[in-house]
Amino acid sequence: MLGDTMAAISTPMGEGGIAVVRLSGPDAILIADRAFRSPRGAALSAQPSHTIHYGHVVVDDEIVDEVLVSVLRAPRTYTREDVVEFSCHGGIAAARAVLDAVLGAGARLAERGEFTQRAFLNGRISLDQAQAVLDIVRAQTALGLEAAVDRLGGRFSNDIASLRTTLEALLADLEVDIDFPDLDVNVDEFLPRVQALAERTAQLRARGEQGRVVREGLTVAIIGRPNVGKSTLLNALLSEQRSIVAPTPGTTRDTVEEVASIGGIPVRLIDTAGLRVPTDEVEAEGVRRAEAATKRADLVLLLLDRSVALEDDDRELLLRDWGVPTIVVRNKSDLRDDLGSSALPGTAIDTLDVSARDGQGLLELRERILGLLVSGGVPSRNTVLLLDTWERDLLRRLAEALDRAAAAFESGVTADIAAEELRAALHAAGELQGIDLSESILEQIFSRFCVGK
Ligand SMILES: Nc1nc2c(ncn2[C@@H]2O[C@H](COP(=O)(O)OP(=O)(O)OP(=O)(O)O)[C@@H](O)[C@H]2O)c(=O)[nH]1
Ligand SMILES: [Mg+2]
Repeated sequence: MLGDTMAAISTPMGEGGIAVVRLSGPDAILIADRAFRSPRGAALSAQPSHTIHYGHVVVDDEIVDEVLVSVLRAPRTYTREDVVEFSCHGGIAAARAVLDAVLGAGARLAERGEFTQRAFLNGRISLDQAQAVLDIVRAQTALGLEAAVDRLGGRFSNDIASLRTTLEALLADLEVDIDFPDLDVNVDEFLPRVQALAERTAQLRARGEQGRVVREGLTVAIIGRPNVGKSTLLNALLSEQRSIVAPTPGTTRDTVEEVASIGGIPVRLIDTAGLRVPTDEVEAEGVRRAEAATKRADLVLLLLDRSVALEDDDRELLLRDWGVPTIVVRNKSDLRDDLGSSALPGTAIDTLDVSARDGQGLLELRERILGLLVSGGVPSRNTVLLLDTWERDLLRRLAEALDRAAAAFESGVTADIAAEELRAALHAAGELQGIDLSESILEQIFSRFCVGK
């Protein structure tokens, strides 16, 4: 609710050099004064804006912590309200104690994302930018961060605004045509104009799809018989010795997971226990977990050791349907090829030779993974658009309305019908811009934030 003063710990929970307790609202400075004492007795309310002060947080004359306090007066603040930030000692206990002190002095505990929500409600940032803030906080790869920063710059808002202007002009012309049929507006122009808009929308949707993978990431399971080099491959893709590698078959007993950045996409790689008839209960559980890993993967890498002849057990794995796209990776390409180049059985959509140990073919493997799972090629800063589910949904509605308008023009039905569809498209575009957004969408957006942001 606007008008009251809220507070939260804005730094992550845990040990750190400092922690920040932030207050925002009309009484932020007044409340901070009640919990703060400076060595010379100066009140924060007497201080100019954008200044920092040393002192202590006190409760009932007891010192709670030693702090530096920033006094930031509206409107040049994150929320456009008065903001006070206490930098206290890091650690859960100190930050909690300072938070309790300001809550005791009259502040209310902030909800998730409420600081950013106020920045939006007070008109400092657009909804689009508010979401970009969240994406920046959550970015897992450099590309994810770049895309979020671009969004913060308002790139998507600008795209939508310009699309909406074009759409409005088109609708205006069409309405003139409907109201004044004698004016002889060039009707043939309408169809290509709608098609151009549909094309722009399709591009935004494709970029949104790439953004979805950049944000949500992908899961890849590495499976195969013991000793084929699964753990070596995991380590090579991560550039890190994450999983134990040894010449003895059956080294990996449990699944090992780590997120790698492949072409800017966070890819969760799962190394698994070698698949064979288990020799003990622990290995049996490992094999179960390996098979379960394939169930939650978007892609399976089925590894073979190229330096040994194909055996029945390999054949069985090759013939199994893993339920997701499968790439057969013939590992140990630095050794003699005893697997033979004859076609392998099974339904794998791709086969490729690599040496997990030497790195041969790994670049190619990364490209194939992306090619299979990400439509529209390798994502880049220019092609990625971070959108929320409701935004992708609105874009879809916009695209569908434009398609129906185009179909109306093509079939030559009355212009009224096309105008109706264009109005629906315009409405969707307006919602995308944050005009006429419903409460529930707002809540949905800000509940994704953490408390204190
Ligand atoms: N020459 C060669 N050796 C490799 C290659 N990849 C793995 N190895 C060796 O193969 C052996 C087994 O490697 P791991 O990565 O432990 O194999 P794994 O598939 O994880 O084995 P399990 O965990 O037992 O199922 C080790 O001695 C590795 O050094 C490769 O590309 N070339
Ligand atoms: Mg292993």
